[in-house]
Amino acid sequence: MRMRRCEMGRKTKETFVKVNLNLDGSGKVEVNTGIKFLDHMLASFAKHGCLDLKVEAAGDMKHHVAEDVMIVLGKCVERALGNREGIRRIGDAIVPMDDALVLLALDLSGRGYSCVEVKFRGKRLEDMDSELVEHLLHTFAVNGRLNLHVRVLSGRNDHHKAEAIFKALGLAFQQAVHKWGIKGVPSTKGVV
Ligand SMILES: [Mn+2]
Repeated sequence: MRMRRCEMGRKTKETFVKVNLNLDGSGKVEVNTGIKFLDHMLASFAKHGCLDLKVEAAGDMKHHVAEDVMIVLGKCVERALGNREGIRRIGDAIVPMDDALVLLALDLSGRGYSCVEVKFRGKRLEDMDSELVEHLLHTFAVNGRLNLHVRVLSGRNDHHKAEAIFKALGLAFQQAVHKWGIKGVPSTKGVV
């Protein structure tokens, strides 16, 4: 079987990013982006998605570092999946975290589109702007060519809302990349 892995780097005048992703991993995580809250979110995503994920990133502007990490992570998903043959393709999760309850669905459809509905009370999540959450999920969806829907059904605590989203992303993603009995590419068009 083809190894569903990808290692990819990106260097611009502003940032440096290196991502190593294994879709058939066991939750081995090592994330250092220089943004503690993003590290925490990506670790939650990979751990609950049973992925091996290594991320190194650096740069002066945190917004650009975070953006570029999600660009490279999305592109790694795209490359690791190959022609998307044999996968379940669609995944979903409903994840609670204390007061927060999140519903998330995704389709590895080949079309990058996101619809993320989340409102945070505060402007910051530790060392990251809370408005970045929606933007980062969108960046991941576009670069990974997947359709992503997120609804925060309830919740008061911002940290819990964000963390439940990334846990749900991991769970739904693992479901979607799962190989099962289906022959060929999971589309009536024969291509995704
Ligand atoms: Mn936490």
